[in-house]
Parts: sequence; structure tokens; C-alpha cells
Amino acid sequence: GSNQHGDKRGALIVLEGLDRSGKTSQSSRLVKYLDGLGYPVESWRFPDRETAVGKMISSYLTNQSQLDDHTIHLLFSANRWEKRSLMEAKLKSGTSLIVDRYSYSGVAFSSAKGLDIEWCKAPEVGLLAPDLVVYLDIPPERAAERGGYGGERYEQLEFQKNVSQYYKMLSDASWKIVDASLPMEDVEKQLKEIVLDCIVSCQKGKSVS
Ligand code: DGP
Ligand code: NA
Ligand code: NA
Repeated sequence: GSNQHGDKRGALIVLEGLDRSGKTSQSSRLVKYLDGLGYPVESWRFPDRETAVGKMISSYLTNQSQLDDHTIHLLFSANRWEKRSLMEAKLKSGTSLIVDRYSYSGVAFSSAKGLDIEWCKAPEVGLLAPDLVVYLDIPPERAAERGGYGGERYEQLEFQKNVSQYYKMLSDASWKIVDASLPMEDVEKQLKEIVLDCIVSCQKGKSVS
């Protein structure tokens, strides 16, 4: 689509982090900011609990159903796959996406249960690669202090500690790490800079492959 910043592809920006790291509120602040600057942008999140697959995931997370660890892993992945073509279309039309959780959550959370990490990565192969991964870094203990663990299946300190180890393992030099234990406004300021930078450089160069 046409917009004031030209007919360029959008950026795929992923926010990752433990539960209660602040991804969700930061993601909506980011979208408001970018929208205000005139960039076409949407806020997405995984799991997307609205689809048929997403409803199964939601039921599992709220302990209303039980599923084998491998089965739920594949459902989370399927939930990303079912949005792939729409994601690609949005990016090609110039809309940037701020995505709250993606494949890294898939691998970190399932590996933290003891599933083989390579097995966990396999169904993610072929999903669109992010232009930027931002990790909201918070010690699991600090996240737990924030309260609001909603009683969902994974919201337990010991498990989150395990997840954070797997995130560390998955991260590479391309990830931007933001200290999420800072005041919300400071986190917001850093995120705005990092993300705007990515969107601008994304529009200068690359095309969706
Ligand atoms: P959220 O709606 O962002 O609070 O995510 C729900 C919970 O599910 C949260 O504890 C993180 C976890 N989660 C998100 N994506 C995946 C995934 O792909 N696989 C697994 N096993 N867990 C995930
Ligand atoms: Na959660
Ligand atoms: Na990675």
C-alpha cells in the first residue's frame, strides 16, 4: 500500500521475554508511537487465541484441557503457520508488525519442559524470519514480584527460570536486549529508538524473501 513513507516493505519485529516482562504493554505503546509517526503498523501476538487452534491452546494454558507436551508444541507452531501468509502479505504491502512472542517462545518454553531443543526448532523452519528480535530481559524473580501471574499453566517461578536459560541459549548477537526491570518509561524509550531504527533501515533495503 501507499503511505507517506513510500511503497516499501514493512519490518517484522518480535518481542520476546518471560511472562510479566512487559511485552504486551510495550507492544501497544510502540504501535501507538509508530502510528503517530505515520508508519503503517499492526500489533500481533502469539498465541493468537482467536483461531480454532488458538482456542485449543488457550484451553490448555488455562488448565481446562490436558495435552501431551509434543502435541501442544505442534499446536503453538501450527498457530504461527496459520498466520504466515497473512503475515507475508502485510509485510509486502508495507505494514510493519510488532509481534508479541514468536518461534523463540515456542522453542524456549517447550525445551524448558525437557523436550529436545532440535526437535522443538524443526516445525518453526520456514516461518518468516524476523528483521529484529528484542528481548525484554528481567530476572525471573523480579517478574514474579510484579504479580499478576494469572494462574496459567506456565506462570510459575521455577519454570520461568528454566525458560530464561533457554532464551539465553537461543539468543544471538543480532538480538537487542533491553533491561526490562527498568521503569516502564525507560524501557519504552529504548524500545522506540531500537524499533524505529529497524523500520527505517528495513525500508531502505531488503525485500521480503
Ligand atoms: P501469552 O499470551 O503471551 O501470555 O502466552 C501464553 C503462555 O504461553 C506464556 O506462558 C508463554 C507460552 N507460550 C507462548 N508461545 C508458546 C509456544 O510457542 N510454545 C509453548 N510451549 N509455550 C508458549
Ligand atoms: Na502469560
Ligand atoms: Na535465535
